[in-house]
Amino acid sequence: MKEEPITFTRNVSHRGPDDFSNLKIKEPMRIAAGTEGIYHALKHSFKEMGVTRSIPALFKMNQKDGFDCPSCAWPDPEHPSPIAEYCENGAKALADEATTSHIGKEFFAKYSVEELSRLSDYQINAFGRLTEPLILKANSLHYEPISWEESYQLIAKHLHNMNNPDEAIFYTSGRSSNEAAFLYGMFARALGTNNLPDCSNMCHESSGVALSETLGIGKGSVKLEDFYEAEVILIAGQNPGTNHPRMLNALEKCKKNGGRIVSINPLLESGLVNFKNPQSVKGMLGGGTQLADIHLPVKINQDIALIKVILVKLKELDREKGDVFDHSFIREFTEGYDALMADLEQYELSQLIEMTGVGEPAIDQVVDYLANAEKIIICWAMGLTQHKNSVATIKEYVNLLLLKGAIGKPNSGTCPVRGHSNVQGDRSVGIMHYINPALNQRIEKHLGFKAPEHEGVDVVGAMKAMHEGKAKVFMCLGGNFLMAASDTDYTAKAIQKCDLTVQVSTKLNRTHLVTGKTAVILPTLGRSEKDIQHGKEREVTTENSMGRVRASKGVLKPASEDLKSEIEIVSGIAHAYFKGDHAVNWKEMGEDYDLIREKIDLVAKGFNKTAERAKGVGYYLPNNARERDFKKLPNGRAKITLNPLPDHQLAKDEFILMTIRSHDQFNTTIYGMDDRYRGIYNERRVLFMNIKDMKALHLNKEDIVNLNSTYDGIKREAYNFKVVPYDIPQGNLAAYFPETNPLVPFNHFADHSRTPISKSVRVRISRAEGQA
Ligand SMILES: Nc1nc2c(c(=O)[nH]1)N[C@H]1C(S)=C(S)[C@@H](COP(=O)(O)OP(=O)(O)OC[C@H]3O[C@@H](n4cnc5c(=O)[nH]c(N)nc54)[C@H](O)[C@@H]3O)O[C@H]1N2
Ligand SMILES: Nc1nc2c(c(=O)[nH]1)N[C@H]1C(S)=C(S)[C@@H](COP(=O)(O)OP(=O)(O)OC[C@H]3O[C@@H](n4cnc5c(=O)[nH]c(N)nc54)[C@H](O)[C@@H]3O)O[C@H]1N2
Ligand code: SF4
Ligand SMILES: [Mo]
Repeated sequence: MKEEPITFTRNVSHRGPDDFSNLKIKEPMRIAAGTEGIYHALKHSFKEMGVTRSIPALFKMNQKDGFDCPSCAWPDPEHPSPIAEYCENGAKALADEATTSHIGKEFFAKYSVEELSRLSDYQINAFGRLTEPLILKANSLHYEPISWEESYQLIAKHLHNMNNPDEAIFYTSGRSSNEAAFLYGMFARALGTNNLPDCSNMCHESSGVALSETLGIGKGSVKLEDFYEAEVILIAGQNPGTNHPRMLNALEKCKKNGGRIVSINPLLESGLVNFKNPQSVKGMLGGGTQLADIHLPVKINQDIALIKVILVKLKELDREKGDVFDHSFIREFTEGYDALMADLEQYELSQLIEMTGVGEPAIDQVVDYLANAEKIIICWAMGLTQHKNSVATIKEYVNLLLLKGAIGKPNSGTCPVRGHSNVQGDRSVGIMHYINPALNQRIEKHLGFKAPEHEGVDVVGAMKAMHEGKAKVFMCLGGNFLMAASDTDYTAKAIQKCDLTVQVSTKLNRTHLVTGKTAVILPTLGRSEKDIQHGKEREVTTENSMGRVRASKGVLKPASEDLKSEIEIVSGIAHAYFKGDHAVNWKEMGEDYDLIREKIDLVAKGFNKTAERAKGVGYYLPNNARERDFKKLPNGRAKITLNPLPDHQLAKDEFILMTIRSHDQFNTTIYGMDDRYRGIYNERRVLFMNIKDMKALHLNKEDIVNLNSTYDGIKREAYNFKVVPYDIPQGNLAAYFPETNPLVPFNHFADHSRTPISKSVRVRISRAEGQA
């Protein structure tokens, strides 16, 4: 890529090192969790936080009077097990947050940002919790302490100095509470901008768009308990054993009740093969439960072709039997059926099957399950959402549910499995860059100010605005924007063009090192920590992947006395900016969270008596798809849609790369160097490749290669990956994110949702220099 000069003297590394540790490759594991899962969880907890902190905290995680697990958004059962309602990865996330390693001014006086930026993401995270507010002054190489009040005043000054409010951008990662996110989103609007990009833009935005357009709600329709008696559950483009481990408990229940589980994924992910439930003695001692009845190894991004094959075959059966589709549901609640039936006539079945890469007998088995079932759930995650045609792909899966009438009845429906623990709640309370006129009206009525009426930037828009020098202040409520966003080098330059970058964070990450001219770190309390004011413990609320809002109260002593809650921080900045002269009393809200909940009830749709109803197991937000109420859609009907096949114009030497998570990471936070379930130890720079493709390129196991992607004539590169032969479709590759993000072009994203194409990047492979 052509280098642009940067207006900047700090010589920080955008990417970190690309050297190797000591790779060991074993056979992929076939059994997930069980005693080994517990062993790994506790080993990590005890090492990071000691036994005395670990045990009480683990007992309170996901419990009614405790705190919501800070890791993924999988829901808690209505009747949690009193002993252990968490998984290995929840325990790891807790240990990472509640670690007893801390860093403050001495650390930053010793190490410059340049030195720190040469370390790996794993090393950077391992230093521990941030303990005091810090500032990196223009042209300085070291962070130094700043008082809270000074930092608020500095931010307020920069915000006042802007030419217009859209020169500020407010990013949110999905770990913030509803209360913090609400205050933050409303502050941006009070300032005059809708520049509210969030991690959803890189995550489930495609699901939101596809579901809103077809079912009238951008969220899933199932509840946890629906899993238990579903007849068929499809799990497409999701790796629950690693990313949503307690989902396996729900799948196990379904399985025990005779349900069928189908995995649709280029990889045979471990949790779905065999699962030993660590929450049950029988599960730990016995041979485990085989979860997936069948695995369809679909080629990357060929889900539309696969679902079309299934639909064509179901249509044929329906013609014979008359009741394979739910015709009364289709008549009463949907539109677009005839058009879809006509469209399905045009495909040559054998061609479609070839595109999928899946054998026809396996597809026929799944068709048989679906033809004979009425209660069907479809679960998905990033394997469907991060392609150019993601919205169409998800709509095609929705077609299947609509034809089967499997929406809005027990044990059936859509289940986009959300990532961050409160990413769904953040959206519900107003973190979004687009305009919702009804929300704006409620803001005016109940908060007393007028929200701006022009759309703000999403993540891709934020990168571009900063890169073009149109943004001056970039603030992040959590997250690690540099490493999470696509096109790392482009994003780094974008961030460096800002005058001021502000990170509200728990742990050090690379976005603290590659910064605007002046940078501020505001350290905050984690979910597991006590939030005490005037001797009173305060609680926040979150919303899980299935739309249930619950209270969350930390139990641990905070990492430092100088931490503030995210809510206090946002209120502090807003108060410094408005100096008490605004319709909203920001200061008061930062002190009394009940005042925020009262406003959330009035302003955010569906929230009602939250302070009271969020206690215990919490309450469900309204969900029209669950009620078969499609009034909000243009013709008052759910939409069956026509979705074209993907068109990948690959050159002969190009592959499709998916950038995936290892078992030892939470997004950009690297907990460890292993990916146990896939048999990878001590190394992250690996490239999973089909043995036939390796042979064609004369590559041997552990040969070192570089990857490059060329879009619009611009070549991007990522260096040094060791080739690992793996059971992956020919022509497909997999490697870990964020090491591969430099390959993902900033200007290629999903149609309609603008989610970067992190799961289908066209790449070429070349041998690294010095390799024979
Ligand atoms: N431990 C842990 N838990 C997490 C996270 C974490 O990093 N670590 N991250 C959290 C977040 S924010 C999110 S969004 C979720 C992510 O959860 P996942 O979506 O499960 O995460 P990925 O590793 O991105 O996995 C994508 C899966 O999709 C498959 N896949 C890729 N392309 C295709 C395709 O074209 N079709 C099909 N059918 N499958 C495909 C991949 O093989 C892989 O199994 O997890 C959340 N939970
Ligand atoms: N290539 C590629 N890129 C991807 C993806 C992919 O699959 N492939 N996945 C995308 C997805 S799904 C997502 S969601 C994004 C994730 O993007 P982000 O949400 O931006 O990234 P995280 O790694 O989750 O953020 C980790 C940081 O959050 C901070 N943090 C942790 N807990 C708290 C807290 O309680 N409060 C505050 N204020 N800060 C906290 C810590 O400082 C930590 O370093 O990445 C996206 N990027
Ligand atoms: S499944 Fe997700 S929310 Fe539940 S304990 Fe595990 S990481 Fe936490
Ligand atoms: Mo995500």
